[in-house]
Amino acid sequence: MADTSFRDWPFLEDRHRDFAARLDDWAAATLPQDQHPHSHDAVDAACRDLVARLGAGGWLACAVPEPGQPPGAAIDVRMLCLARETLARHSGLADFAFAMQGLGTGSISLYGDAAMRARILPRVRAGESIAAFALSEPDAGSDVAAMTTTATKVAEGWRLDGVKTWISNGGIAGHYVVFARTGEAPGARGLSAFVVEAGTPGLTIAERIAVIAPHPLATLRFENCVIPAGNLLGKPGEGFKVAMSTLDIFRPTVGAAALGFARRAMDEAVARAKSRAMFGKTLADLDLTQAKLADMALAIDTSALLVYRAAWTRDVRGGRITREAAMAKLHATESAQSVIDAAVQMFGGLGVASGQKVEELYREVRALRIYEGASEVQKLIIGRQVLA
Ligand code: COS
Repeated sequence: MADTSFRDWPFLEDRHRDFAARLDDWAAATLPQDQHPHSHDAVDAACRDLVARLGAGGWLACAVPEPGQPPGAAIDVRMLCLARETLARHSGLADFAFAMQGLGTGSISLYGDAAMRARILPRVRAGESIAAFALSEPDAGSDVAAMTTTATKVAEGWRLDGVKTWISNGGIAGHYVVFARTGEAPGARGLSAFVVEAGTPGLTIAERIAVIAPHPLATLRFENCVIPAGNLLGKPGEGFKVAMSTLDIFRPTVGAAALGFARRAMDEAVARAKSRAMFGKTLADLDLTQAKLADMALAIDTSALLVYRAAWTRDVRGGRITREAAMAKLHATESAQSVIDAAVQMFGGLGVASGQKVEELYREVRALRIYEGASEVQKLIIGRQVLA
């Protein structure tokens, strides 16, 4: 059983502790075990099923506020982090399904008008519709301000043209939050955010992308894709702010997911160390193993402190948490990779055998150091904040 002593830390309140314990029980009882879909169709079906289960269980409510609540007010980042950490410990795909319902509606919760919130949020919250966030482009990933997808004002609303790639839930989402250049100013100040519903003429799935830890992922093409004027989120030219303030909320949760993977790897490593006979004792009796487990435990606790510090700061103090979010994501994802690598090592040859949990974790954690701002971007953000 994973260490849950962090739940007593002062960053959390009793409702968070109760939530984490209940979700843990639900995940153990409800999530499909040993689910390893590979084909695009099987991955899509597994993801739809997980979103429906999470919705029916009421768990998406903490990621997707009710439309009537004031913009942004209802996103409890500590709850989001606990949800991701808990789900990731059980299933990488369940964590993914949960997280994307939040990331794909975060900008709508924060900047959508009442009509847009009422149209999109309830179905995503219930797990009846899938959400996606379309920011990256073939030549604009870390450098968001370099994006070339355009949105042009036309009589019916806005016309979108361009390509978005690495879009999670691409192909199965009911709507996409899309960022495009509207040209009010050069660079970051000339972008805007829009909601594009699936099935809008001019939006096509150009390509499905297969990755080492299978998730629904695609390249989207917008060609003369016309959307109503009311699908703009915030004001024209505010798109960069919409994207960054959404990522401020979700970046600590990426750290939380990494933490969940690391905790699971720790559990697997401890069980292995205690049971594996070696040199007339167990692996756990060797000093080298104990030193490695100490490094892993330290990495896990420092990650948890940074993740829940960022979440607490946002929930309790409010305002921007750019620095705290970047530190939490950077440290938790980088150190989870080391923790999982150490766990794989303790399993020896078995550690890289298909079907082993640590092998799966090794593949699952890798993308977290890249998506929602690569580690290098987080360092850039922290460095700038220190200098400011
Ligand atoms: N919240 C609100 N506003 C923000 C903000 C935030 N977190 N971060 C920046 N802004 C504002 C700035 O205040 C600035 O406004 P003014 O022009 O009014 O001063 C504006 O946005 C531009 O900011 P900045 O100058 O920092 O822009 P850069 O283009 O230099 O940004 C980084 C650089 C690398 C920090 C940014 O592009 C980034 O985070 N990239 C990674 C993107 C990412 O996560 N991609 C993965 C896709 S999602 S899977």
